[in-house]
Amino acid sequence: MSYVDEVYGKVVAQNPAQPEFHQAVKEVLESLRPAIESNEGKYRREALLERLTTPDRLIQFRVSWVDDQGNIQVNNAYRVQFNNAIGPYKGGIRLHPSVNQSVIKFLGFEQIFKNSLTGLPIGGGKGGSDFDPKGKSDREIMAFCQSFMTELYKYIGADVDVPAGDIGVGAREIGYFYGQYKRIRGLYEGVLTGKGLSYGGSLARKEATGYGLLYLTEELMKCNGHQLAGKTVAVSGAGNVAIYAIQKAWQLGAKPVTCSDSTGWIYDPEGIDVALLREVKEVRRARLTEYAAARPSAVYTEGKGVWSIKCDVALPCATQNELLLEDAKLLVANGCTAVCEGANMPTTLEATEYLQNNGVLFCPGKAANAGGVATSALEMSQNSERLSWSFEEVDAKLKGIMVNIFHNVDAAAREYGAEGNYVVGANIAGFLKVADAMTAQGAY
Ligand code: NDP
Ligand code: 2IT
Repeated sequence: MSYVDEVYGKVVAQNPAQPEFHQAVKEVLESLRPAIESNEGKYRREALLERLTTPDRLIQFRVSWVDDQGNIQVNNAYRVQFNNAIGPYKGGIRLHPSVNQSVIKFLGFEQIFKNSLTGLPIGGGKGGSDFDPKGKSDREIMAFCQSFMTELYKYIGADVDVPAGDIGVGAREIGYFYGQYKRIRGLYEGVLTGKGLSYGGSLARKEATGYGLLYLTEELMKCNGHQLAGKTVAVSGAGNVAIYAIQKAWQLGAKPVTCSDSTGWIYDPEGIDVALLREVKEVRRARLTEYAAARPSAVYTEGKGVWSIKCDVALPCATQNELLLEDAKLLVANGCTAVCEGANMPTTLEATEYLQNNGVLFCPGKAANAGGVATSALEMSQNSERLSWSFEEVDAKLKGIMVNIFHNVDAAAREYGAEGNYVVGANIAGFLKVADAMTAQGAY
């Protein structure tokens, strides 16, 4: 049996009932075949794939916190420190009821390759909890965050593991995490990214994932003989990534016409009003029905449906497995040119294959959404030198990083005989640097 098949079998056997983790490993290992097969003996001797697919450690802990009625609530929380061959563990914290070991491990595994692709010295990690921030008061959010950090602080540090935001974690939560870390450790260090601008955050970090997604999409289209300007864009999600993807799409001359949240979706043929969307989501923390109520051109529909709208470019920016085979068929039938993932693993394996087989340019999240973590690494650099860079400086670096990622991914795909397959390109390009560092550092 080939080394790839053998290791995939072991991963499934050793991590039962973790479908998201299996899915992420399968996608990566399948694409690594050409890179592994040319060096199979060496990688086997080094147990490289076993080491790559087994986290350095997975910390699981209880978070108890007091709600506004005076009752104690209990949640499960996790931090996976997957691989630090090329730098300190780095990756966000997700607060959502769907969080479990499988979700955290798939995200941590993906993060290894994404962080490698940025070209910056950051390893792969991820954390989170099944805590649901929806409907909680500010005080309850603070109580949860303080309790979470009272355990997590033992395992993180500016040169050890640097968490950041993800679903359900934005500036407010990072502030509470940071305050509690500082209180316990007495250290003023860059232990988290996505911090507020008054205490060490980087300009353009908030915008970075969405902006980076559009910089990469523009380059991908240009290099394939298309242009982004003038195109209709369908976006899912209405959170941090989606909002700034929509904003940058407008700035680059495209027209974003959809967004969604977990209850419904908006089709706005006039184009999404970013100022209104920000007011509804960032300020009021409300549902998209409030967007529709304030915008005569917008149609709100309950449930899922963004991918049924005719578009040239589709940007899934909500969550994993939100773009299914039936959605891919609709996109193809409607003449979609490119799908770039703002979220992590939003497209199922079958949907990805269908898009690729039908000539749609497809860029996976580990390349397309790497602008967020790349700018987090720039925040770490600014914290280390105790300086802050201007918005323009960070944004220019971000754009350079995204363009560079696209070209590295494209080149790796060509080199391994899979021209235009950016899934293969991203996985191989991300893998080679990590594998080289692991080999150089010996058995561990
Ligand atoms: P936010 O919490 O800001 O927004 C998430 C959005 O997606 C919300 O509109 C939310 O709706 C919707 N959503 C979340 N879960 C579901 C679900 N199960 N079903 C339907 N809709 C859902 O998160 P982000 O924008 O930060 O993250 C979005 C995606 O991008 C995630 O996959 C994340 O891992 C990825 N990502 C984030 C980065 C970052 O810097 N923040 C960097 C790289 C990737 P509702 O509010 O109703 O739940
Ligand atoms: O998935 C991701 O890359 C993130 N949530 C951002 C991680 C980070 O450390 O900025």
